[in-house]
Amino acid sequence: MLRWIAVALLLLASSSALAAECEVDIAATDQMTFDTDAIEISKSCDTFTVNLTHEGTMPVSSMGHNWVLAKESEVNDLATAAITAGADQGYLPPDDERVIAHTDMIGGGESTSVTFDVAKLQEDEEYLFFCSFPGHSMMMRGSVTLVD
Ligand SMILES: [Cu+2]
Repeated sequence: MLRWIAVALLLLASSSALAAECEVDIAATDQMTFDTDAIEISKSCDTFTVNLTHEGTMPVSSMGHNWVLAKESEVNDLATAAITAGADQGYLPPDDERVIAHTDMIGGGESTSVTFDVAKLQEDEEYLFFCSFPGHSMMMRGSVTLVD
């Protein structure tokens, strides 16, 4: 009996390790929204992938969306720097160390992905994701949390 319990626990443990989702699908809309405001990343993931789909129809020039990961304390400054960077840079300052990961800026009907090393995240730090298109970062943002 005890042996069976041990086997069952082992199976449970291994299946939950396998079940750790190391990617997330996120949709963005013409209404300037993401369909999630919280992303949890398992520490068991070596890398994490974000698949962003713009489900609207508006062009990138007027309703562009991207997915940018940064420390919460740096998001507002980064959003301002993104506007300064302008459309030619995809509304992100190039090679900015505050940007931990980011997708391309996309328009309606388009999709993009980014994969980054989970080791870049620290347990005692607060992170946000946001869209760096001008005027979007206050509406389009959410938390990124490391979980066991
Ligand atoms: Cu946006």
